[in-house]
Amino acid sequence: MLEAPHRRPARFITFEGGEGVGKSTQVRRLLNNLSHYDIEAVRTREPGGTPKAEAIRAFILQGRSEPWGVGAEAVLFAAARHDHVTQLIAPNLAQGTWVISDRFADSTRAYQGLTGGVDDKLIDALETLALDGHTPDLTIILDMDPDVAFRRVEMRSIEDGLQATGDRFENEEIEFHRRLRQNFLDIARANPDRCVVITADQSEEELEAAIWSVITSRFPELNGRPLP
Ligand code: Z5A
Repeated sequence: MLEAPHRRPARFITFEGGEGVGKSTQVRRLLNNLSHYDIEAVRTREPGGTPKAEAIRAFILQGRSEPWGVGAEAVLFAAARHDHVTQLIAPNLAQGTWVISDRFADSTRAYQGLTGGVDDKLIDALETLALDGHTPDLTIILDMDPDVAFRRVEMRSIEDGLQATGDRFENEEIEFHRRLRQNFLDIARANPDRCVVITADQSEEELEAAIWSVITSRFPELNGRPLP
């Protein structure tokens, strides 16, 4: 009998952390570096990633679900995630394409659960439903002082010629963002096999190199490959 051709497993990597820590920038850089080694990968984000999930994203970030309460919002994030997993993440992984997501389920646990007060059991149940068994292989948590990260976001608004008005999460009190930072660190501590915390208060290039070092030591197919 002929053996099935050897296919390298596709990896599912998520980036998490507070606002302005550099997630989107590093997701883009990682995609670029993977392509250098002919690794096919898709870049996606949460909330969003599919047309239905993007519609839910717009609804939430415009503040339209806020009056419904944080519990209902956790359900909305999970509904968006379920569509994202079944329509984009699972099919890509099944055909051997890596998936790199800018935020994923840890954001619901950190924002709506640990910071917003939604019960752990509900967060667990929503996660089981939405992930459908697709737990990330690796989660990179970018960690830095939220005051510094906010200055980055403000700079971006100025550079884009926008007033620094922010979306509804960006407009939360700084104390909220300090708690959020601690909550991501607690999630990492509770999931040491999946999560790696990297200090984000360094240059884009230094951060890119630190992330590449984690990826190459974690996945044997990239072992010893230098940063392109
Ligand atoms: N949310 C939730 O509550 N529950 C959930 O389940 C999920 C999400 C999934 C989504 O917002 C919001 O939804 C989010 C949580 C909530 N809260 N907020 N706001 P989003 O996706 O629009 O925003 P974000 O995830 O917070 O991303 P961000 O603000 O765009 O930040 P970032 O992606 O981490 O950073 P960046 O865009 O790469 O960089 C920010 C700026 O800093 C930019 O000008 C860069 O050029 C600059 N930058 C980047 N890296 C560096 C370094 N190393 N040095 C200096 N400057 C840098």
